[in-house]
Amino acid sequence: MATTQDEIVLYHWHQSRSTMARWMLEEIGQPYRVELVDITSGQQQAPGFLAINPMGKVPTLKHGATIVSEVSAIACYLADRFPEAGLAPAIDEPRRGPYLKWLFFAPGCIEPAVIHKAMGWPEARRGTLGWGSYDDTMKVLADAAINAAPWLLGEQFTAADVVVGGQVRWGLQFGTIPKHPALEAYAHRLGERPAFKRQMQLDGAGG
Ligand SMILES: N[C@@H](CCC(=O)N[C@@H](CS)C(=O)NCC(=O)O)C(=O)O
Repeated sequence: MATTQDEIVLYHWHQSRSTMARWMLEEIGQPYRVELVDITSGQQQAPGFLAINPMGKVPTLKHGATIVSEVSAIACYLADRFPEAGLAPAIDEPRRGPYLKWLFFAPGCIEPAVIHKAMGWPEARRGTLGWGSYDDTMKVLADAAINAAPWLLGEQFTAADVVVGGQVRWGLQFGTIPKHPALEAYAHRLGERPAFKRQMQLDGAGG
């Protein structure tokens, strides 16, 4: 697992949330190297990997001396670190607010709402759930897709589309997000992006 200075390394498994990190890297357009971590055979628990990410999870990104894990954090890091790719509103732009909201909404609301529902766990009082309720979260998501023109923040495709869009595509595919014409149209637009197609091709070939 030796890395050279400033090299970008993605610790990755091709059938996992890590595909969103790879999609983001393809959008950024910088050279990167993939280190496969076979999470089906327990490689995520190897001491060498746990030293990088004690959660034993992919994706994990190493860029020079920087290590960052969690899909949304990786997307945010890459968009800020490589601003020339134009995947984030500037820090002083008003759209930075909704941009950050969506980056956190994906892991903070969409993902737990979907998993809670898919596991059939009992409903809890909405005030105790960070995502309120599955139905509210799905409504906010569908409204966002209705208003996407064509992306969450308007004309500019951003890292927020990678993390929210990744959840939407996955949820529609596995039936954990209800079908809605606007969500399906948004998912289709995402699927037409060249970077997304490259990620699909690379990961379809096994990494
Ligand atoms: N909250 C993490 C979740 C990452 C995650 O759960 N990755 C799964 C694959 S989809 C994993 O590495 N599983 C291996 C394990 O938990 O042993 C993120 O957003 O990156």
